[in-house]
Amino acid sequence: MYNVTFPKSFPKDFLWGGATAANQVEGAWRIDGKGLSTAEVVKKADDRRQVSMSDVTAETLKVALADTTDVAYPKRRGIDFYHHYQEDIALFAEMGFKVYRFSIAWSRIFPNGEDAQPNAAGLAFYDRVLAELAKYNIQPLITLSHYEMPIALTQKYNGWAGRETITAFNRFTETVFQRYQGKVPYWLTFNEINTGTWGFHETGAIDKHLSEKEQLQIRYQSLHHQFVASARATQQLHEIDPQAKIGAMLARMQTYPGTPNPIDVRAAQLEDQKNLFFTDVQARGEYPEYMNRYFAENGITIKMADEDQALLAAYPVDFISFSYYMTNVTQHDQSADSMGNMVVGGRNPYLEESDWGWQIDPIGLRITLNAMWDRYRKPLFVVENGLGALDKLENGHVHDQYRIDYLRQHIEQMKEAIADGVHLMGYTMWGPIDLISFSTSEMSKRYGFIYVDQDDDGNGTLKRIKKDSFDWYRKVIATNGEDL
Ligand code: BGP
Repeated sequence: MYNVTFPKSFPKDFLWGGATAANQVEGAWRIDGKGLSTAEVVKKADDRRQVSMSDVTAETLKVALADTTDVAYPKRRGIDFYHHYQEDIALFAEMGFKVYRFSIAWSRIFPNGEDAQPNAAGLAFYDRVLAELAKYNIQPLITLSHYEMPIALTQKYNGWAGRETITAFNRFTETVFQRYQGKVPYWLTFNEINTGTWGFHETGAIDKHLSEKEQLQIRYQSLHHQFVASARATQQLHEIDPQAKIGAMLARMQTYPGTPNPIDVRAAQLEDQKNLFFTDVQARGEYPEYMNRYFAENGITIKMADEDQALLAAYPVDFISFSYYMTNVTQHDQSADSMGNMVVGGRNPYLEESDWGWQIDPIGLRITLNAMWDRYRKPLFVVENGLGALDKLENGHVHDQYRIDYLRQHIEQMKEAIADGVHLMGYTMWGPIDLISFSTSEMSKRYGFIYVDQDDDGNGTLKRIKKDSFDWYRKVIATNGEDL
């Protein structure tokens, strides 16, 4: 008899934890030989909802380089994790973290991107972080490139647009794989590779004279260089540390059709393909046909070296990770038919949204976990998910029931997906401790279980305070997701 059960519970070795990025927490940008990174020259937004991350031009870059304050450029001060890491990791351990996802700042190891020797003080800092995690049996999950690179590389090669950057990056990856060999079971190559390539932090200052098509050409060429660098990093890691696993990281945005009209369903499918294209290459080791067609129809030519395709095919990633914050709705755009595939986004009337207009969709997480497992048959890892909110500190407390509700609903859907048969390795919620927002470069968009006393202008004691959600998450981990 065919007898199967569908357990609705998390596997025993499920990796619960939290995720941060160097440029949003560390600070200490001028200490111990660190070079300036691209993330650190992005100015704070004037308006809370404004996105500051991609608006760097040659002129504003000059001003940023001359400015030595960390008030206008808040990622330079982060939350001073550089000096608080012991206290912060102790708090993560108190919640029972099994894993902590963080990134290594390339500019701490190679301050100018391609220095003759790595910076010893930079390597030593991550030695200390790893030793602290080991003390509590917290496994590290390290992102090699989280939205930043040494500024010198954008000035020399226009960041990833230059093929030279591959060599520089793989020198950095080889250095850290060797140094931390045997201590790091999980690595990720490029954070949100689909959005990363689209900003200054990876492809240099915006040249406003370029047409949209010329800009696209640069973006996709830069992306190709990242694909190659990612495959090489995978090869290096498997040779240096065969036990360790390496994954891709995508900002996953499931797209729903605006109506059941097949023309809209097709528009949504195309939009979804354009999102999954990135993991398609990294997991399957080749450019998918639908994208080759898109390039051909839009006059984009990817320059490849002879060995590139064989390298991509030989070194696909071991697992697939993604961030999950929202879903999209797409409809065929009747008015702009000239490009054939033009689509427009829209709001989903069935969903609520965060203070920043991000549409909250827990069921969408189950949908996408199923879709991605079907597509790749590789282990999945949710490495970011969370709620940015304007928390209020009242008499020493933050009552963030809204955050608990948000996280509970998403965790419930992961549980459903596991019962659907999805192989899910773990969950690192975004920003377990309040940090500087990537998109707005401000402090007031808070995600944490731990409040950090610092305002948008950098005033505050930096004191760490547990929010209500802190105890809730501790209970979730202690019961392996049974008590939500
Ligand atoms: C992801 C980034 C993170 C993080 C998160 C929240 O896109 O990988 O670095 O910042 O989004 O975004 P934000 O900080 O803009 O609220």
